[in-house]
Amino acid sequence: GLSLDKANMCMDGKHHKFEPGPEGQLHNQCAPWRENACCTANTSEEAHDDKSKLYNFNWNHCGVMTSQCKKHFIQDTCFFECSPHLGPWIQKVNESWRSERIQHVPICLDDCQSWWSDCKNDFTCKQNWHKGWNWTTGHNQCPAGAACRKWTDFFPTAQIMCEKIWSDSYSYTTLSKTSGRCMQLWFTGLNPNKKVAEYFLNHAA
Ligand code: FOL
Repeated sequence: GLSLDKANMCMDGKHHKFEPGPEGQLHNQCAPWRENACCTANTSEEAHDDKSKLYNFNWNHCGVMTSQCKKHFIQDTCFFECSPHLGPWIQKVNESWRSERIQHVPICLDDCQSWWSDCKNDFTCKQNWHKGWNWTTGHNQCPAGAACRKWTDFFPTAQIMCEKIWSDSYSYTTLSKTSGRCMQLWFTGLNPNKKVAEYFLNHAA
């Protein structure tokens, strides 16, 4: 984004606003970001749709994803699209669909563990969900040779899932939400992640 305030900025992604700011209404699980967001209301609605227009991404690539699992992917999408406090972890990239990404965002233990335990009985065919799909139908399908298997065959631990699924967007931590040193996907009220971003900016190596 245009702002130089790394604690309050938007990455140059596929759908992000140039600058964070208030949105009157954000849809359902994205509502906690409405006071200051990098997503538009339309993006927040799309975040809740199967095969949404955001990335044409199909959660149901190995049978229907359970709703208990899918809610975490919706929350991850809200966090990814709406967060104005990811500045310390934004990197430039040369990719077809974005020029900046997040890397090594320290995710709070509880958010990573609950995501994994709510998905661990689902099925998938890949560990890295960013690359290597078959897109010939317009949405991602398992590529030739990648059979659907138990979630835990690809993601034996919460750490492996949180780190590998979006190619190291997240770093696993053992930190609690009260630590002030990890980022929360799930919160209510004031966004707790601003203070975490400020901490990392002031304590950067
Ligand atoms: N959530 C988080 N936390 N971090 C992310 O980086 C993230 N990214 C997405 C969604 N949620 C996220 C976007 N997901 C493709 C696949 C997934 C995707 C965006 C794009 C895709 O088109 N993959 C192609 C390769 C594209 C290319 O690199 O040129 C593929 O080969 O499957």
